[in-house]
Amino acid sequence: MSKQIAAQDRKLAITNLIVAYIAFIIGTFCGLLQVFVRNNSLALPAWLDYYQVLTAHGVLLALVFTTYFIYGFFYTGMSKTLGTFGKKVRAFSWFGFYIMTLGTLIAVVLIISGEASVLYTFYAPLQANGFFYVGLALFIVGTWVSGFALIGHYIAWKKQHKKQISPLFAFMTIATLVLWLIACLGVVATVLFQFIPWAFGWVDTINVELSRSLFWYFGHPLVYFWLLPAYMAWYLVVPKLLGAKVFSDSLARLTFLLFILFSIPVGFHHQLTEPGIESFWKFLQTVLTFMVIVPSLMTAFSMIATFEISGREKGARGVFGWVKKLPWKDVRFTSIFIAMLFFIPGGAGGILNASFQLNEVIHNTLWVVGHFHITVGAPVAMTFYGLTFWLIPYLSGTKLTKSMQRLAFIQIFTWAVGMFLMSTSQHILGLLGAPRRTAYSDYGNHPSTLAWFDGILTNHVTMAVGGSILFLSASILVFIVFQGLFGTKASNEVDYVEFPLAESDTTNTPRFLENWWLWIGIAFALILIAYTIPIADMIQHAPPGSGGFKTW
Ligand code: HAS
Repeated sequence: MSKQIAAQDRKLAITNLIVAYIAFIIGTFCGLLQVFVRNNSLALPAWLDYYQVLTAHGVLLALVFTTYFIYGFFYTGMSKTLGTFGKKVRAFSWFGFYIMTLGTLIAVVLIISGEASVLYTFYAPLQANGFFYVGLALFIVGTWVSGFALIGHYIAWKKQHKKQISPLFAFMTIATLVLWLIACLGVVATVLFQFIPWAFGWVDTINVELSRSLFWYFGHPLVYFWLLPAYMAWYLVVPKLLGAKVFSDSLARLTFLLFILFSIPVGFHHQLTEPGIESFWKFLQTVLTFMVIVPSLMTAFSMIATFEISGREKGARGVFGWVKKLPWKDVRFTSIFIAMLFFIPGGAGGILNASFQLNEVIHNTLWVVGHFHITVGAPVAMTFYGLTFWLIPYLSGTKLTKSMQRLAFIQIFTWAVGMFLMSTSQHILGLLGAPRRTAYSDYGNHPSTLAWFDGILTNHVTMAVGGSILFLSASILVFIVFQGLFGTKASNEVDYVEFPLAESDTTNTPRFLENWWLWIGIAFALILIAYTIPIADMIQHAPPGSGGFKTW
């Protein structure tokens, strides 16, 4: 048991992971229904609406699964690297968990009762029941309380270790939380001051452009809130599995800081086609979007360098000899490696999306759905699976048996195949003009739409086949999680699963990298430059505003 963190911290982490996987299996089942509806091979019963299912899918997977998983991972790593939580930290973490869960339950009940089919982006003027927004607000507040608990734990460690640079895991956790806290300001502002008064009827109209802009102020950094914990695994877990050290401690820290700076003042790249925002501000935010690509390229460089160095240390020769020396039989690694491969086209697609003219072609088409499935649905999700395979046994003290590992291989390969089929057809369908966020329609058999239901690799059938394989894979994963929770207990030191955490040499790490106020200050300066004038403009020259619409 010596390798494990304190039992109470384990309980906290594992509870978060369990909620994550409950949301995961329901959310993936909703995805399965969607691909069949879009393919016209399934008609939902009258009491269940396509947009209701789509809302549940987005909320449960993109918001609930990711967030609970991330917190479960953070709790484990922070307890491991900074020591057992104090009473206050633990109490606040649980308090945050309860608020998040209350918010989630309220939102889910309203989705199920058909009162909130507004999709996970809840764009106005679609209007849900006011309590749906209250649920969302509580969810965010819960993440803040839990986040502050972790920040408190970090501050306590810093006080006891004056002038020492923090362990890399803790630094990355704090950077991700800083990003999250700043990002949430936008969504909290729109939910509290626009959506709630409007949905409860205290005001008649909503400023649609303002609400969307505040949403995307939050919505883009949200994707890095998902990505950064995956990057933590890439920087810290992968080298350990290779038997190597972190390639460069300073580079890893700088990468995370660049995300704090550049991930927020870029939300307009989701609104390039919208009127009401002057093109100069769209241009400025597009330039900043290209800046936020840099830390991902630094990560790619760092990973390939780690692979090559460790391979050569094991005797690899030739330009690509190191590839053979990678630990392919270790599912914890292979899962993450496939995740990285998916991020090559996923990231390249993001660069295309951010290019103004190309965005005109793909905006609001299935291409975007393809893009986010090969960013969050594969690179992030498959990294989380790679973590799950050891994290659950590590926390629950069970064995990671050979049969579980075999099953894990089947799971990651089926996920990769399903995702490849589904996302490829989504990208191609998007280029052929098929819209996103729509149920099945034959579009009056208009010639330009016939191709969407024709062909081999490019149509809705392929999308449905891919989606079905994904659901099969998700079920296998949940079975593995179940085995990890309730399987055979480890009884000796060899059987205990370890938290694989690579060493990071901080000898040459500049101390200013941990000067949080400096980075937060620069981040706010960039945000003010990118957002003050356009937001002021939206308020000052506000259009009459819109009443609420319930289109479902
Ligand atoms: Fe995105 C829309 C631009 C990254 C998620 N994105 C979305 C939506 C989601 C999403 C959910 O500019 C839809 C939102 C909605 O519902 O409307 N995205 C970008 C850009 C990046 C990017 C520039 N997106 C992500 C990530 C996401 C994500 C990450 C989730 C986790 N995205 C956009 C734009 C839109 C958009 C527009 C709006 C489109 C529209 O019109 O609606 C960049 O961050 C990407 C940079 C990444 C790279 C890749 C680096 C590669 C790495 C792998 C290395 C591989 C290794 C293995 C080491 C440049 C790090 C090598 C091994 C060997 C053997 C070689």
